[in-house]
Amino acid sequence: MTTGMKLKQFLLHEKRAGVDLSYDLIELIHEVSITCKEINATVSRGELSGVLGVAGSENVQGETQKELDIITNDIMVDHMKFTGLVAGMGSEEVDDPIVVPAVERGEYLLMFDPLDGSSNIDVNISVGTIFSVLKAPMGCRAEPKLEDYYQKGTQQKAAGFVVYGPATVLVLTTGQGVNMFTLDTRIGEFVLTTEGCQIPDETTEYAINMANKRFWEKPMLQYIEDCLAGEKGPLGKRYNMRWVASMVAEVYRILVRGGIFMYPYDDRDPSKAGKLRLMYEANPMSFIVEQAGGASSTGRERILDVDATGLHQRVPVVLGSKAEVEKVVEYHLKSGTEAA
Ligand code: P6P
Repeated sequence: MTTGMKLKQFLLHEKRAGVDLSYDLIELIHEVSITCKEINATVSRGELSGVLGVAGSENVQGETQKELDIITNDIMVDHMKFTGLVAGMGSEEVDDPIVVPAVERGEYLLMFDPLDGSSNIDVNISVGTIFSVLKAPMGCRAEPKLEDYYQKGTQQKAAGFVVYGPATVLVLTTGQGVNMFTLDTRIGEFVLTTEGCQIPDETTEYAINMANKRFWEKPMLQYIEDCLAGEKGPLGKRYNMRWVASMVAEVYRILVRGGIFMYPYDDRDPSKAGKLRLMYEANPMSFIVEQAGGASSTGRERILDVDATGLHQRVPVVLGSKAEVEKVVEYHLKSGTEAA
């Protein structure tokens, strides 16, 4: 009986039970959970924190940064830099890789989005932290080169996210399925509450930002039209729609009750392959979704197989219930259109 175990206790139990987990990786995940508790303490104060609103700056994505984007990024960087576990880091909020002092370098690379969905923070809708762990090719022996970060999603050693919602929940995979740990604020610990999440194969719930409809490629347009056609349409069932504008909240819902989440390519800016970033959004979420029995595609290619060519590289994302993702892929392949 492992439900109720605390995060580190559970990971050590898994290692003793034969799961291939290094002590350093266990420690790294534990340290990330500590930063997320600090982030939770900050974001849960809302207006009391006095740091809601915009910071008056833009990140490398050209997106307006919230005060809390910067504050949460600094919490993660300042803590993880001195754990002796990471050789370097990549953050949505920082243009270049974050350098770790030689004496502090460890064996892993940590990619993260410190506050995903932060456009929701001022209106008190769930936001989250997403993280992905890769092995540093040179370990702690040398400062990682930029290309050391360019690893496919299949190379991830761990991936997770924390959703700061009515409950604060850490969702984690190390390649042995997906487990959920709820923050028990009475004791300040993430406690195992769901072991072995399984995404239902079928769904009637899709999540997409319909306001971008006129910018989509034909296969995505056709799929959504067919969803809207309901029982009398080619898909033969009535669909429901959700859009929270916070990926962590959408993925959490899909892990609990199934569904499909799509942020497809759109031609607003043809130079961008999509809105979501491969290294610290699409890859970690795809690792989690696949480990929970779901699927994750660009619409034409498995996301975890996408070649990484940039720290802030973007990809189209279609993830969730396996049978529904396969349908959307079929629309794309049948359309014969090349990836935009
Ligand atoms: P839009 C948040 O900024 C984010 O990266 C994801 O969490 C979310 O799914 C998406 O962008 C929302 O985008 O264009 O609907 O605001």
